[in-house]
Amino acid sequence: MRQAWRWYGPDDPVTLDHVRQAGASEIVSALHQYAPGEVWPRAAVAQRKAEIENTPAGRVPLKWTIIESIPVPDDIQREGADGAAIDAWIASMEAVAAEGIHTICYNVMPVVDWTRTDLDFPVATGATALRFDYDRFAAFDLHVLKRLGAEADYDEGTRARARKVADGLTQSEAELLTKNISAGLPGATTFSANLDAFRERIASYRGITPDKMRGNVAAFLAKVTPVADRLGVRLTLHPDDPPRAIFGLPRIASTAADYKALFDAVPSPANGICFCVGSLGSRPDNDVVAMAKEFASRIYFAHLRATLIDDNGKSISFTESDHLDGDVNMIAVLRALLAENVRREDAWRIPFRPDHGHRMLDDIEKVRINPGYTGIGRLKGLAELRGVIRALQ
Ligand code: CS2
Ligand code: MN
Repeated sequence: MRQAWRWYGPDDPVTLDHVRQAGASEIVSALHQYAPGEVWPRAAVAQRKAEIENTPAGRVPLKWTIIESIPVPDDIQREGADGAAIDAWIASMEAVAAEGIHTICYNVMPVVDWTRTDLDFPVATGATALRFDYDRFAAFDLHVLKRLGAEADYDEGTRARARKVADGLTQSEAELLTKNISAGLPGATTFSANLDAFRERIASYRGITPDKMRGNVAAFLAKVTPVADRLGVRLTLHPDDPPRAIFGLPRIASTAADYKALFDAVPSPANGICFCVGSLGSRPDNDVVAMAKEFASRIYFAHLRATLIDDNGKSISFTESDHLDGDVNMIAVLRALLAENVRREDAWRIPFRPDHGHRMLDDIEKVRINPGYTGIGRLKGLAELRGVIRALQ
């Protein structure tokens, strides 16, 4: 399998030499400087490409092969595929295709993108991990954000535990929780500057049911996939993370049924999935190995990481684990992906990246890291995954 690595650009504390040392040879990147709805100029794409691909003498060459992500603006998710937003999205796709990049990841998680409550949760090794704690999440929703109608989304037990969490939060803990949840994590394509802006954006989705949004996203795909086909581009929809509705917002990429509905609505081969094992696997009723087999032919990009769900899988809370030691059988997932790989021509073999890693060793002391995207934790994950792949092959 093709080994890739997410790189945030020249300011990323993990350098391209670090990527080389980790053993990846393809780069996943995006032009994060452009807001959702803004067109990516081809020259800016070319510049990033040069930063990645102008290889210093004697160094292993790296190739930028995957975009993660071109953001899908609110207008498209809320109202559908008419208007300037869709033209802009297509123009950005054309710019990256013109520079020779043919795999594009995107997501449709309104307002919050991926969400965690804890970015430095201590695990038993002394490293720290990302965690989604449902009680802390509910405490934020009910008692910090005070979202209208939030009470109805939680059962009595959760509300009681959330109350207790909220009562125990110091001012600075509440601020940190707020920042973790609403300010956007690395790579997020959406964020809110403050709680009022956050409330407003949530409110702007009032009345947008999952079915309505599914229709909007299908309309979006119906418009973009013919262009993608023509350009030889494959689109990969990243799953919701966590894979369930939060803040009462519609989420439509959480389960096998969700993906099947979108593939049925828009059968174009350009309509694909970014197979994020960590996201899909944090929901106990997702059979991730079965999904890898069912959707194999539409997997054009994989994110390999693992999670452990609390209470032996009977909770909504989870912590990110070592790559081979989560709830999902990663070996079986890899076996399914490798079986698909041999059916493909070289150029379309599935690329994967070690999605996140623990903050460990020298990264613990570092001031500047991107939560989840530490150099050492991902290097360890990639090494373990590479070992499994080599052995299976
Ligand atoms: C997250 C996100 O699971 C993940 O990969 O780290 O960065 C996610 O990739 C994006 O939000 C979706 O493209
Ligand atoms: Mn992912």
